[in-house]
Amino acid sequence: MSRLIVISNRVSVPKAAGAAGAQGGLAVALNSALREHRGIWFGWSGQETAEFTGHLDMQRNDDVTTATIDLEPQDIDEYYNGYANRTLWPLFHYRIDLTEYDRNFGEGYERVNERFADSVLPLIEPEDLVWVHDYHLLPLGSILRGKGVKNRMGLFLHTPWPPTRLLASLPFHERLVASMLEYDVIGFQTTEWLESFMHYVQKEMGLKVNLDNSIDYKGRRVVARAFPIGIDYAEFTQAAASDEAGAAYKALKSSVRGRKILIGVDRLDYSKGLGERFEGFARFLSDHPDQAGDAVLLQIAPPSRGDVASYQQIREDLERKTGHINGAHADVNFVPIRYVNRGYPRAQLAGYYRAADIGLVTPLRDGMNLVAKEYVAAQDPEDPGVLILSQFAGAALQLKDALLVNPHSSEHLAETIKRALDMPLEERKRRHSKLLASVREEDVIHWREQFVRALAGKDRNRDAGKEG
Ligand code: ADQ
Repeated sequence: MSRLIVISNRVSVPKAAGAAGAQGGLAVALNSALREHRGIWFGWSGQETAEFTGHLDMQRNDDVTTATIDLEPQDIDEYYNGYANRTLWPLFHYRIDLTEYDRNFGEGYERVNERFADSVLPLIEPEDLVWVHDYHLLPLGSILRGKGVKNRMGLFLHTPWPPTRLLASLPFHERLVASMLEYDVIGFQTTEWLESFMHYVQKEMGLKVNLDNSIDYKGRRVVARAFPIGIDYAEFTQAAASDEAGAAYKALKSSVRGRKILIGVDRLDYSKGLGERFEGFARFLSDHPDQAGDAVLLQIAPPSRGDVASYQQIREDLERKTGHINGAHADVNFVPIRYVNRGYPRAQLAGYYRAADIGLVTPLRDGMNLVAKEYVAAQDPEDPGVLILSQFAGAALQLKDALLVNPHSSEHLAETIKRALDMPLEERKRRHSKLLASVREEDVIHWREQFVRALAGKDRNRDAGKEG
């Protein structure tokens, strides 16, 4: 079995045995793949250094080796806060109004990708498989090729891929996409993003796409496919059955005193549609005064990317909106929106999901969205809650038995909340069992096995472009 080198912006160091439940599903899946393949996970430590030295901090823990580098403050500003989070993230989430084009960001992005390549290069042995993650590192494969790396290399993009006409607003867009064609495998979350990518290479670069979704480019063959990511189903259901989850479930249930619970769990990000969600809920409260006192929205939203102005802005907007809605609809013994800016251990989160009658997952645009899948996995199959899911989340292509909504329409959101609250048990069970089958079968282990298989070149032409 070939060794695996995983490269991502940040590295999630494995927790000591027994504490694996404290990690996110992606970290768990990658760590288990790395253990099987005796692999190395390389990336930024999250730490600053006054001057970049390329020093590798190598740690071995539970059969997984991690190798990290520190970056200079200018790197963090231009590459991470700049090009990654002020240029590519908003552009890839269709927010051209928030996208900033700054030559320094582009230069910082290329410089840091170059630094990643120089630092990881000595770790790569001839038979290794190299798996690069996400929008922070799109050109890394091409830089490594330039330094003589002949290994099989793959890229998985966790975000959407934007429509061609949006991407064309990015200076040097063609150079960026051409650099991606140096990978052997390019993976997207869904066929929607895959098709946008194929449209770009055909229309903007004049390339021909073969029937099996491969592209011939400069004498090489690149395979592009959808690999929908899933959750670590086994780990998550175990967390949901724990005493900690049970205690969280009881505490939340008793605090609402018989009212229905709607739950939202998202990083505080403008792509997650939180403001629109609050407005949809407020609309439900106004349209159904008879039911208004019977439903509570618990929104858990830990702050993220706080150094970026658009994130400070969305935080302020939500605080204002929450205050406004609660002011208009609260009573002496009841507040309709509980807005919480912090993270919770996974078992506790699972208990909250299970206690909630409705899971509100309404991003304006999302590569996949794992919260939707976690909500489904945490439900009691005999009395499950209802998933309300944005039609613009990648997950909507798999979770077709959710109530799909247009998150931009507060009327549609309000009507859908009403429909979910009134849904009979039989319909809830029928929808949930179909959702659960998809979440269980297409889990994160399945996802990474499919990707690693394609990366190893074992099924180069199989299932091309198929949804999951
Ligand atoms: P994210 O944008 O971060 O991921 P998502 O897929 O929903 O979005 O994953 C968030 C994860 O963080 C979930 O596992 C969730 O449980 C956890 N989380 C969120 N809030 C939390 C809280 N308050 N406490 C504890 N945990 C919390 C990006 C892409 C997605 C894609 C994933 C994986 O934007 O589209 O699904 O990568 O590829």
